[in-house]
Amino acid sequence: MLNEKVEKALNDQINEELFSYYIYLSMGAYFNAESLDGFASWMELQAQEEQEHAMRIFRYVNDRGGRVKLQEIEKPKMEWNSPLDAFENAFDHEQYITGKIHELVDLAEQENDKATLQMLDWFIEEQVEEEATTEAIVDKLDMVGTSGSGLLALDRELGSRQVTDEEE
Ligand code: OFO
Repeated sequence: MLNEKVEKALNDQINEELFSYYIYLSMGAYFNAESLDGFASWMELQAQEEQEHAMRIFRYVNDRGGRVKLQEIEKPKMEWNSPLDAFENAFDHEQYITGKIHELVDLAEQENDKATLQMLDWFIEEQVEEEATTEAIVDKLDMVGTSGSGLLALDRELGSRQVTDEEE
């Protein structure tokens, strides 16, 4: 059985992951409007990953006899100044989410909740990957600068992202 504090924090994290789904979907719509279809498709896959993150916690709360309480999802931003601006936002967001996961770990430690700690291990690792991936794209966009051909090459590269096991 989950204790109340941990249950509340996990419900809050479900909301954070669903907001992540929303913000990446919104970035996908932005890229689509900019005719950058590869960037748009990358963001749609990222959004799907976030939905799966929310569902991992959702299922875990249920498995532990807790109660999932869905909350209002904040309206995401709709416009960015450039692809670089959007990916800087994504990288900042992932660092924020990493902080949230680490806060959850601290709470689970305080409450001596070993099962939650073990469940969160997956998220700790996942956040390392999420930060590395978004940061690498920020770096590439920095290199591309104002080059249209560079941006189109990156659009092709990002468009080749495949659905991974985790996203299926
Ligand atoms: Fe759920 O990892 Fe990104 O936000």
